Amino acid sequence: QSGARDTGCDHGRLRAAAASVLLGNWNGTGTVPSRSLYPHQWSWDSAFVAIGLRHLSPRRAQQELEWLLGAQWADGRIPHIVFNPAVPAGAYFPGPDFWRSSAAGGHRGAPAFAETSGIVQPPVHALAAWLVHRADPHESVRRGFLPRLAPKLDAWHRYLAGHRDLGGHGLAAIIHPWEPGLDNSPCWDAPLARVTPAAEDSYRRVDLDHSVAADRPTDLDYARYVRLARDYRDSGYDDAAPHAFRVEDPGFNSLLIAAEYALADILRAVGGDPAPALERAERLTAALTTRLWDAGRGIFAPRDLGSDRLLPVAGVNGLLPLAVPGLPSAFTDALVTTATGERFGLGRTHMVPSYDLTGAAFDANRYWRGPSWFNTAWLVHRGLQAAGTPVTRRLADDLRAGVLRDAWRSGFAEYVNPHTGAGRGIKDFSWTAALALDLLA
Ligand code: 9WN
Repeated sequence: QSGARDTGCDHGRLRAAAASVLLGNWNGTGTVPSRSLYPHQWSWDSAFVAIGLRHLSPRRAQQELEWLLGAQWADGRIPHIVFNPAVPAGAYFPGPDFWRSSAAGGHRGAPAFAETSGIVQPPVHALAAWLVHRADPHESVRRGFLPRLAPKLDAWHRYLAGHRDLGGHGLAAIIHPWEPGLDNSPCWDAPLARVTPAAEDSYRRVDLDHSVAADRPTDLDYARYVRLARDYRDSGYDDAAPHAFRVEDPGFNSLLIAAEYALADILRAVGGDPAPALERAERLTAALTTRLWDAGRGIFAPRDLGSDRLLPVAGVNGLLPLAVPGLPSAFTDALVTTATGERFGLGRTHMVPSYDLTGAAFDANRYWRGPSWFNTAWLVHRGLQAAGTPVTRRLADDLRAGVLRDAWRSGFAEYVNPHTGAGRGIKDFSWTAALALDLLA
């Protein structure tokens, strides 16, 4: 019954159940987020999965990242989905026939041997690669894991620093609400409202075959997602083309900063020069704190590049700078106050709500509009631990216990209601199992 007192579950059983979810979702080359709803390989999912898998099989964790990075485009982007050709077309929308990545010789150097999407997701990969390496340095060195990954990770970060600096102030911009991974967060409502929706009879929402409509984005949001993706595809995935949606997100950029520090560790380990990655990390941190800090709310906020204004919202993405190494303590202290205050109720709610509990748009069950997710809780936990004060350590310990409890009780749900802890979305979700395993280690 180890651990039963603080988490209400047997840690041995939890570990075995989490391992079984990951084994069940492994398809031979990588891990699907879910057999039913997401039957391909997703970018940031695979990074979180590798962080958990390293405790079961460091080699498999390496392969997870290698397969994903194998589908990198020549311009450096890591696509948000790598499609499995063995899965029937139509099992997920938008599928390979929508993105058409390899068409006409491959847009911007998209690979010819794999079909992928053309947008990206948060760059957690270097952090995952470094943690995977450290789990078994001997196996990593034997397989040449870091020397093979380092140039790919470097190209990925350069793509984001170069092609994606759409505001010209040193931050990476997202051009689609799927890119920050927080699809229908109220954070995107205002910029998304300017997007003309695609005709609803021009596609079919396969996601609703596997989930409850009230837990998922609305049809109107979906029509706008489709429109944005279609326009980007039709531009040949040209980042310099006009974008109806352009936002600097604090979550995405914080994870990029954490990844730059991890890349510096990786470069040092392979005898390379860490200086460029460290310089980028410092420049990004300066831009994050000057451009995205909302002093009135005590949280980082997304900047809409359409209006060049901070959006008046408080989402969990605004707390993710907690995971930025070396963030000045004035910001960390203010973020801890906000996290434990009425907007997020840390310590009094289940994990960390994805959106402001007091916000007019808050919805306890609908996807990223309120429910608590396991990956953002893991990131907040990591930041609280790194902050290293008695208060943040206690908050981190409580959050860890909450993540393990909610993972167990919900059957490794995709997300949970922050008030009740009831599982929402699908069960046996890969990153939920992987990150529970990591917190158990
Ligand atoms: C679109 C796979 C992905 C996650 C995202 C999550 C959800 C996809 C969808 O599922 O997005 O990419 O179809 O809703 O929002 O964070 O990576 O698990």
